[in-house]
Amino acid sequence: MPRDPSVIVIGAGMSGIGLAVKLKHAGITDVTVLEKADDIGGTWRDNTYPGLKCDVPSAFYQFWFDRNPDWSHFFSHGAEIHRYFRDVVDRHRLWPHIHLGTEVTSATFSENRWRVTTADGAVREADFLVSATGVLHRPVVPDIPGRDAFTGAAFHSARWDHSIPLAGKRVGVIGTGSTGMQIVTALAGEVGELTLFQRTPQWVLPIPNWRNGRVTRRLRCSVPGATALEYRLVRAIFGIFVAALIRPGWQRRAVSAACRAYLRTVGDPELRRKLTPDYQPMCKRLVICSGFYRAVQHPDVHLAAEGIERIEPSGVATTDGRHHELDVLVFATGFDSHAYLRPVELTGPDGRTLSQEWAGGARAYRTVALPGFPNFFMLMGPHSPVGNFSLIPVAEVQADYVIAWIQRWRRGEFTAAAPTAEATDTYNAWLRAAMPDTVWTTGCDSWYLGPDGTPEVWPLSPQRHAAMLRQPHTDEFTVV
Ligand code: N01
Repeated sequence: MPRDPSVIVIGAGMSGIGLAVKLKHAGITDVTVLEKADDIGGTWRDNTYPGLKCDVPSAFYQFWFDRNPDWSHFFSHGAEIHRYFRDVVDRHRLWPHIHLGTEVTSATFSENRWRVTTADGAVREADFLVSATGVLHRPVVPDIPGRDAFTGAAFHSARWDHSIPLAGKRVGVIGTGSTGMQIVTALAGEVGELTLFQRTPQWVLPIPNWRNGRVTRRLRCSVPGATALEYRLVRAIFGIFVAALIRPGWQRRAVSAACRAYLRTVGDPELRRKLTPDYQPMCKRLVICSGFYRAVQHPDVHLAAEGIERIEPSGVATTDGRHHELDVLVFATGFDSHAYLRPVELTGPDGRTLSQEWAGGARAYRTVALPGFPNFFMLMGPHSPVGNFSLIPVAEVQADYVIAWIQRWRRGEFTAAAPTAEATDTYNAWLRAAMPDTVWTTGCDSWYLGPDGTPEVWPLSPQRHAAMLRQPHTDEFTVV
């Protein structure tokens, strides 16, 4: 008689939803998803800024087990993606499993069970705990001098204040990552004046975002295997980016040439100079945005590339002595990519905490587990493949791996299992050895880098990652 495992999942974003569906499909029904916010959707709930799109094509940015024939665009808009995840939750009847407004604060493993405490003081128990807290969910508002002195409206891009009308306003955007460029592209010509504060120029690749017409959508519905074929095709094409990221070669040269050609469309040589990065394309996460250079050349858009000196009550002062008068200031300044599930504190059976384990930087066993923390798994944990590739298949691979362990537990093969410290050290040494070929080590600062300056991402292909997690390596685990 198989045992009936209980599983607590932290987070109802993309990866938590995907895992919960897969657990149900595997016949594991005692599943509780704890979500701190009042809705599901993670990134796609939090980000609602103008121009928000996914920079991975929709055909590939969706669950393999629930492909949507109705995507409106090649790169769909944020609200549509959020709706897709809500539809997945509806279709797979997950709502009874999801507890919204329930923030996990800590979890302790003792007597072979996790005891999970939430902010309201409640304690729940489960045989397995899985973190699905996402990669970029803690907004960073940098400590620029005078940050709180600004008297206009100011907010982070992931906390967009839709009550503030922008028409006719002087809007400042700090940050030139994917977010800042999408916002500028959307707002150019729509507001009174727009100033983009750039600390570091970024490489931009223009890929047109076409609308999927009625014929495409009908074909997807009526031709058997059409969505699967499209998914595989886009995945194969995005393999070019993967190859460019992980090793030098024609793919890297091709992406570089395309970015440089796009930069040449900026007519004013002085503006082009200011927009030219001094590092290789893709070293920072490549921005995929087809309208940015047109937007930045709009007569009402100004690029302030001199560096911010301080924020003042009526605007921003730059190091060239200029004062930029503003009504609204947007911080498109990114996220703490090293937080993972923190500040949730985990305590293992020997009293060791997650803070102690990660005091020198976040690391994991094969992206999914931690020595000293039995029956605990992570989706999108440290060193997961995240560069210009869909995160959804990665989360699906990790979910399948977690379920493989839970199935073993069900069959009574173990009660508690955690990777050994030796296996984790060996794996991390192997990862480090694979880093030098990657583009992230070619000399730039980015959110991919850990505190010691080495990339905290997967240095090989996502296929290698999937192969690594195809089945549990039981000899690398301490099993009770
Ligand atoms: O954040 P970022 P993002 N003074 O960290 C600047 C994903 N994403 O929100 O480069 C002045 O990339 C900082 O400057 P610098 C995607 O994975 C996906 O844009 O550090 N500037 C940089 O320009 C992306 O990579 C989609 O010198 C300061 C910017 O702020 C990730 O999210 C859409 C500063 C931060 O860029 C993060 O993108 C959007 C300071 N003190 C985003 N501090 C999709 O399509 C920071 N900056 C799925």
